[in-house]
Amino acid sequence: HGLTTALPTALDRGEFFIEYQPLVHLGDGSVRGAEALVRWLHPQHGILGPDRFIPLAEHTGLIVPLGRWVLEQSVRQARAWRERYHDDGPLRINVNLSPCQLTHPGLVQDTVEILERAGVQPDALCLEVTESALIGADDALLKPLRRLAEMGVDIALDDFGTGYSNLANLRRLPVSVLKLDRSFTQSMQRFPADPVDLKIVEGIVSLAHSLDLAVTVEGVETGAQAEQLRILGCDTAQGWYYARPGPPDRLHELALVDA
Ligand code: G
Ligand code: G
Ligand code: MN
Ligand code: NA
Repeated sequence: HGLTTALPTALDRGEFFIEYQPLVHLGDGSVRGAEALVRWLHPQHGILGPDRFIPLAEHTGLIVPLGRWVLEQSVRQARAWRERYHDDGPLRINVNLSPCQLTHPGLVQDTVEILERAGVQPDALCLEVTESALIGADDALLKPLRRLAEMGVDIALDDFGTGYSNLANLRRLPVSVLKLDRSFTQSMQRFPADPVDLKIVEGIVSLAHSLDLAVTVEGVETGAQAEQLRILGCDTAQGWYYARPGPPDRLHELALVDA
């Protein structure tokens, strides 16, 4: 309840900040972009993770201005990275969208304006939506995502494989990336990995690729997991093995190492 009263003004007080976690190409280990992860520097409680305040922000409606702020900061950061690495092509930015933002009528317009203000091309942006947010989604919910996808924004299905995935439903969704849930990665830690899990990941990757979707894996903590997932055909990885979420300058250092 202390958080409930402080949250509505935290944005104006400048108490939110963003950490970035690199997304790495499994084939060659190069940094391709980063996921933006919001944090709240609370004056009494210190740094709070999104699990502590995103549900509250969704409940109070603050998620709309907060989400817009995260998007604007992240896109401007992507622009700064791009200027620094123009020779290596743009670093892309992944931003999480809450279901409430999907139903907000300003989503497409806000996104277009934020990209234009920052001078960033739509294809440098990937919006992550959880699989559960799109289960049973009707056309009204999918329309803004379709518009964004037509503009060139990538849409990723986050935490994929945890919900009741109707795989046939995938075709209907304007999605270009599957982010495989961390639980699959954890299963690759054991060696040899559970043969059933290996088959499941193999099947998801094969289905994804046949539908022209890229596969990103989350929660990679060891080199053995990375190697296993690379062999299974996953495209991109994210996790502590590469880097924890951190300040934007850390991405500069990581990208410079392989440059
Ligand atoms: O590292 P971490 O604890 O930061 O992230 C926990 C969860 O919070 C993740 O599932 C992520 O999707 C979510 N999250 C992080 N940043 C944002 C954000 O800006 N908006 C929304 N809606 N969710 C976020
Ligand atoms: O959007 P999403 O839920 O996927 O956000 C990623 C979450 O996973 C964040 O909370 C982030 O801090 C966490 N995370 C990122 N990398 C790792 C990892 O390698 N291991 C574990 N256990 N968690 C991770
Ligand atoms: Mn995510
Ligand atoms: Na996830």
